[in-house]
Amino acid sequence: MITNRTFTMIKPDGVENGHIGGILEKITSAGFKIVAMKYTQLSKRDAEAFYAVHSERPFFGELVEFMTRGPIVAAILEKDNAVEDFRALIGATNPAEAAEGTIRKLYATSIGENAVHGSDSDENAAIEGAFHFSGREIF
Ligand code: IDP
Repeated sequence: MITNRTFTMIKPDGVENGHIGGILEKITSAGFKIVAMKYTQLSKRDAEAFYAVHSERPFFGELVEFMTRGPIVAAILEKDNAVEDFRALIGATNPAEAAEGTIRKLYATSIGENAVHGSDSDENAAIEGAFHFSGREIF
């Protein structure tokens, strides 16, 4: 399945550090159209479900704690080749390894607190978007 949408979150560290505006500017300047967006906070149950694939990893507890500690911005983005292009825009998971000019290079502070999420496949983009938005919240 190929789609032209991806799902993103500005994570609690990105919000706390005052980077909502800077990150949205990078996203829209790169040609992504915001088709859904909300300011919200994940419950523990939400975060555990969203990151269920990592439930056996040693950092899972830390990840859930981090992702629930404050508000996030969740959004669905549209662009040709959205998933791959957005992963390139955000950069590597670890900001120390992220390319110059990427969102994580600019705004992330550590491998855990890395400012943004980007779906890693078209299938996950659809699942993650549906996790946060109903059909009538997508424009
Ligand atoms: P991704 O977000 O670049 O796709 P994943 O490997 O899917 O990276 O990991 C999901 C999230 O889990 C990361 O974005 C980061 O917040 C957190 N994470 C990944 N590896 C570590 C780690 O070694 N320590 C702490 N948190 C981690």
